[in-house]
Amino acid sequence: MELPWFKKGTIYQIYPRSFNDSNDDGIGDLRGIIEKLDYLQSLNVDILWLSPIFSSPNDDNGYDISDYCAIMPEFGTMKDFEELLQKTHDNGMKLILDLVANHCSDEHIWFEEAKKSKDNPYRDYFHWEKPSEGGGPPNNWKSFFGGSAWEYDSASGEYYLHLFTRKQPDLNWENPKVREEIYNAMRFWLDKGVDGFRMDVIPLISKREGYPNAPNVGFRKIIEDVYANGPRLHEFLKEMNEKVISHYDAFSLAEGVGINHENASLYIDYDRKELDMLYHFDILECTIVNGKFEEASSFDLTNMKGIFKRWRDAVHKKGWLANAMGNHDFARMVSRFGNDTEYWSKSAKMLLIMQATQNGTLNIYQGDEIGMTNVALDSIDEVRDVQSLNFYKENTETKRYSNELALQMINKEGRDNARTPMQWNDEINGGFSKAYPWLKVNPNYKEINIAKQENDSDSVLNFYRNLLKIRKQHDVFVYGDFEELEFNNPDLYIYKKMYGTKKIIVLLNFSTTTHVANLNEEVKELINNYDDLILKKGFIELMPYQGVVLEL
Ligand code: TEU
Ligand code: CA
Repeated sequence: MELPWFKKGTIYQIYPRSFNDSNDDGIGDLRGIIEKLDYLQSLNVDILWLSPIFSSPNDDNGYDISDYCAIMPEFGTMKDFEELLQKTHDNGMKLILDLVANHCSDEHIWFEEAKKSKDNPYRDYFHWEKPSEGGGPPNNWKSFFGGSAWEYDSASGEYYLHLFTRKQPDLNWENPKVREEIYNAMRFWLDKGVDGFRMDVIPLISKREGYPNAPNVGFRKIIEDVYANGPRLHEFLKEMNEKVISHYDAFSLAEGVGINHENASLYIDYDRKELDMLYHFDILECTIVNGKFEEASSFDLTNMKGIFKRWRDAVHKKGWLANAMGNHDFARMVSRFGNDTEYWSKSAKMLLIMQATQNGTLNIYQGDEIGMTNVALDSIDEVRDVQSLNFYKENTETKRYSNELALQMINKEGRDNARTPMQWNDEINGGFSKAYPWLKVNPNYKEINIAKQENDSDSVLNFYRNLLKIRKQHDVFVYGDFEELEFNNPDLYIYKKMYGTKKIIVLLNFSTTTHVANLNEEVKELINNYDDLILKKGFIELMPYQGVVLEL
């Protein structure tokens, strides 16, 4: 079977608002991305994914779209976009856009019409329900961002559904007109030449009939069993593939909220012709027990190994995963899974070794290539993310948490951690903008920035470049079968991979102490985040956060 081009590729996610500001208004923009295309190409990434760039009132930074076929004026014009697309292709890269099809903005003309009256032709584009018998919302569903998922509309006496903020009303996919609208928007961009879509919360588009109450279980379980994986979901995905995607040389990447390793193949099994790949939340949420800001546990390597293994086994040869360790919705990967103090550089590199040697399309989030870390926001006034702001309001007003504790929780897990502007150099605002940016720059930009790492052959940045290049030359990194060693060791992650006649062993030390591991074979060094490789008779010594890939 011929392997599609996107499998071996590396996706680089750009969060346009925070990438590069070309006109010094404090907000990243499309021309800012164009200015950095050479940089992007130099990373050896293949596919750029842009978080939403469409018209939006920005209640949720573009994930609330008011016009699917127009560019957000703050980001630029359609001409800028066309130039960006053309130049991305000229540089040998692909470009995918973020399709937010589960909901739109309450400022979209569809919703503005729908609100006008119960018999408006757009009414049925959304989910409207009468109050429950005793008054109040029709059921107990909670929004992802706090509070009820239903908002009362006093003009009509009905509630509308919003699984995210009240400014993000859910679209009614039961209505064939809604589906056609979305398909048309997709065609609009595909006809311009975009290479595919990352599909925001796509598992949520089909709602359960009668909107049954959610049982009294953790939020994750509610997402899986009540919000996601609805009765007509796979019918819709098939239709979308058949009517749109299959007519283009384009691919689809599902955001896997609510997908688990048991139902994943329903989405990505080749024979089902639905989606090309997905990234799941189990790794991204592996330090989160129930929901964000709730009983966060600390990082546990054995748990993470188990997740990788379960998913590998579940989708093996029947579908394809993208693997993401961070994105704009989570705290920074080096702060969560590595060590952002003494072993910052070593652990940032080691995490990439792990990520790049898992099967699947590698998915890198902007800033991780220089090891950007979490930020400490000093007061709630500095917080921009709507999820964090809602959390703060809800929990400090009820006095469940003190202001200090709530801010501490936001600093640990909040989404702004990953959204601080890119740190290009040590000039004002990290070279992102001459104006004070929409979200403050991480004060560590003088230490951690691209210009500094460009000139350092031992930098995280140059390590990424090199590893991404080597990965392209060795199919075993991407497609190999696994044999795991020392599975129960809480500090070491060791696995062999085999593909055809090629064999590698990956050894990663997730701790601040030196460890030894058995190693009897003849080896050749491929990747090492230390200068030295300490091989002794029958074993290898692994320094703190050392990661190596050896050819066997
Ligand atoms: O995220 C979906 C999603 O499930 C997130 O809400 C996630 O659970 C949360 O951020 C983790 O705490 C997507 C987008 O990536 C996110 O930025 C949007 O806010 C959301 O959809 C709504 O469009
Ligand atoms: Ca700008």
